[in-house]
Amino acid sequence: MTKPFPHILFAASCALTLFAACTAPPPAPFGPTPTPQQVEWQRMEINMFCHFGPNTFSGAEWGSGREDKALFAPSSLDCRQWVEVAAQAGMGGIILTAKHHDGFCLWPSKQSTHTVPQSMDVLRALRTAVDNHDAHIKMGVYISPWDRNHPSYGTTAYNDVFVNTLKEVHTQYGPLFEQWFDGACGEGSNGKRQAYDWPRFFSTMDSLNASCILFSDIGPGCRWVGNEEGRAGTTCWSTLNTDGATPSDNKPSPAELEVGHSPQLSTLHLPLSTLNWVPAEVDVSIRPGWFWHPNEHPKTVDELMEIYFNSVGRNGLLLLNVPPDTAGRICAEDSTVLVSFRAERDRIFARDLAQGAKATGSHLRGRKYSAANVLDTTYDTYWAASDTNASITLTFDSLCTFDIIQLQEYIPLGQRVAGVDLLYSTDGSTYDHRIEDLCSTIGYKRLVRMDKPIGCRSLILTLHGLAAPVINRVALYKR
Ligand code: FUL
Repeated sequence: MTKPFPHILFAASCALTLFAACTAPPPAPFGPTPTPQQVEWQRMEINMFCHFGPNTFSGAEWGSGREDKALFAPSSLDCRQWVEVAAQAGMGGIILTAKHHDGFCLWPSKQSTHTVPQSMDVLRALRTAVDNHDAHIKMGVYISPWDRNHPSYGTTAYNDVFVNTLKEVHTQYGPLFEQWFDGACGEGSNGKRQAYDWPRFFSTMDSLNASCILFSDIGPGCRWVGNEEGRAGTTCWSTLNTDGATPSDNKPSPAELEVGHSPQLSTLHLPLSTLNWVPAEVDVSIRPGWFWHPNEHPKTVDELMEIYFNSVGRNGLLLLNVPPDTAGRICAEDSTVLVSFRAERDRIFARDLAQGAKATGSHLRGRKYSAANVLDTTYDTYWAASDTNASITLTFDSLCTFDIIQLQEYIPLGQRVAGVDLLYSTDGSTYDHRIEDLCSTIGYKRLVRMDKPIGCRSLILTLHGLAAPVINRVALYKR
């Protein structure tokens, strides 16, 4: 048999290697993964919550349900202005309290007598306003399960009323991107007890609008973050064990909701299949109360920035409540601070100092997954490591000075990273500085603020994964 020439063998092996590098399959997903709607939801990053209703006029936070309907009388309702403020503040959606605990419906519902008149349909006004605005702001609703007005509350008949309410709102005012099921109930020990039919509520939603994100304390679309102060845990998993829990019973504690449940099987002593993808939604009000009250004032830009870093910067979605006033408008004091909040984010994140750096990874799964992908802004390109412990090196042409590191995992393949260390070199040759535990989890987005600016010629991010890390963004900023 004639032997092929060595150079033919060499060329063939190079071609094979190149072929493998170009065609390597994507990494397998790890643990629970988000639906495409959950990914789209998380990428909205900041949404506006609007608490509006009789409480706006009475000064209450929890109305009794016995208020005179005529109390709700906005003098110049302007939902277009709400949408404009949301757009200017860089928000992607607005969630309105269609029905708060007082049971008052902001649309002329057939399921209740405690509603606005036909002529004052706030849901219709908001629907029209979002549809007519070119910023494509999405609309969502909060419909409180706890109802202090409805005569059937506390009986099984109320479950029918609630299902019909969902049907009415989602068929007449959709498409709605998020449905809020608030977990609060202040009935007290002698109060009415409602056995909510959660499976029926959720299956109704699935048939009405399967892509709607369902919020409750435990999801299934997204979860309460466990506090109303505007912070996710410094460790924040989007995965949660909801086995045997309902939004009303046997649910994880607020402290657990802040952190989520790690998909690290050895700590859970559970099969991975008991976990679900239920990312954290961080709801917090711009004012002390959820409803507008004349003697209260909004938070400062600095306070809002702190909330931003502690929510969006910790793998959460920020749902910032901006309550309309008695005119039915967002007051100037609030819109001014929101515009400054947007300007401050734009200022800080205007220039990614990692652009122009050279990125190399400890592994090359294939050319399609090269480390350079962490520097581009295309969401679906990423660097995929092939080992659970992996590192990315960034090398700069000149001294790079930053004080914020942004990291993002490609969450369609799951949340994988459980720890990150940072090494950097000021002279470009020796890695003489080390920050251990730069952060624990990453998830959709992690923003780590440094105590003081770091000047370096190169840096190494060491990632400790539960599965081989998949990173789609590394960026550096200077405040
Ligand atoms: C809580 C409610 O009791 C508050 O009134 C507010 O709606 C907040 C967002 O959720 O559970």
